[in-house]
Amino acid sequence: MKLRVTPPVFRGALHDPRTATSIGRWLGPAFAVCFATGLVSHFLQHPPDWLADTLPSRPSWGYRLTQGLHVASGIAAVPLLLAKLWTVYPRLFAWPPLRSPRHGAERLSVALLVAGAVFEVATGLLNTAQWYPWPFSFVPVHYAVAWLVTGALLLHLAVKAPQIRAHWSRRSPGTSALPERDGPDRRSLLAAVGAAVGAVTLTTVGQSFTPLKDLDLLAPRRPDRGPQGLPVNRTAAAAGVGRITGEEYRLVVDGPRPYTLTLEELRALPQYEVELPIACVEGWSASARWTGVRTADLLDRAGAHPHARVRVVSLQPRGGYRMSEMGHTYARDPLTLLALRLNGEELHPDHGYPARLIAPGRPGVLQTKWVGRLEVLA
Ligand SMILES: Nc1nc2c(c(=O)[nH]1)N[C@H]1C(S)=C(S)[C@@H](COP(=O)(O)O)O[C@H]1N2
Ligand SMILES: [Mo]
Repeated sequence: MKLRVTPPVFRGALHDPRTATSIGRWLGPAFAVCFATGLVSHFLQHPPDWLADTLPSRPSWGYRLTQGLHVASGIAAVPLLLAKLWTVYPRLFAWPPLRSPRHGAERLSVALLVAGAVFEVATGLLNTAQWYPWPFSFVPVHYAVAWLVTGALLLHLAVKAPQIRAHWSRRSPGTSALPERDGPDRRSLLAAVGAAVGAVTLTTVGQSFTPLKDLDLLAPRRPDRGPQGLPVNRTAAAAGVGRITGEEYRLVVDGPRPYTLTLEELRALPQYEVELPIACVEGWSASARWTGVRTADLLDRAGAHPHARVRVVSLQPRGGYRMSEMGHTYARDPLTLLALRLNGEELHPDHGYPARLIAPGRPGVLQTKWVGRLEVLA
């Protein structure tokens, strides 16, 4: 018996390069914003040695903006990517599957692009929900695959340049002035995709763009819900931090002239009030009023060099976020505090009682809570 394979036939007129180009015009920029803001986030969190002393601490809302854009463009990419894949999926059934080595290479690069893009959007989305149903570490893998997707995307744009050029403008060269038969259908499809992008954006962007917080129905967090009006990413219990009493607490500042302070002594130092956001890498951010001691004052008292880096160590016994480092641009910024109060009250245990770091322009994960030690690094 002879095996006969009959590939499906697609008659839908919208599975064409013109629709693919129209959606690509939006998907491409969404990915570009996602990649650029992702790089910012990566370099702020893991600065290479040559960058660590020059990263700017201002504008204080900088990371809030870039990470808000990162998550918003990633969420907007979901309907765009689905629409794009719907447009081109008939090509999966192209027959014969391999026409030439060149054709094979092109299909392979598209397969990588699709797999990588779906992977990035899916893992990013699950990360905003703090759900990690995979065995690998999210940050390095999400970062590495971002490079792969960007490379595959540039290659894809180069390979498809002729089609993109032909279909970029309203009037494609081949069809001259004749009205396009599928024009109305295509416009309906694109309007629906646009509406979907608008809907997912409007119902999530309030997690970082506070004026729209009342529309924030789909994002996992509301920026104004939590103890003292601020969300909590990891509670004291989840971090394994036991009850810290004010009497027992000590802050150790380790430098050329090391010293230790009690909470009473910390409160007796000059206090400053700043308005600064917590901007979590997972996409939510919220501004709050913090009161505490300037880290610059604490470091001066320890005889630290003005350009010294500082390690901030938590009383949290273990976990990746129990420690953070900062260069002098942050450590010496007058807005950077070892905060003792939040929105006029003593810090809630989940916000880092009795003392937490708050610095301008830094990812939330570096705003260390339950600080017990500042170490001046050589
Ligand atoms: N010691 C310690 N500090 C920490 C964390 C942590 O897990 N442990 N989480 C960080 C993260 S991811 C964020 S977004 C902020 C959240 O601060 P908040 O809970 O006060 O809003 O705290 C940061 N500081
Ligand atoms: Mo975070």
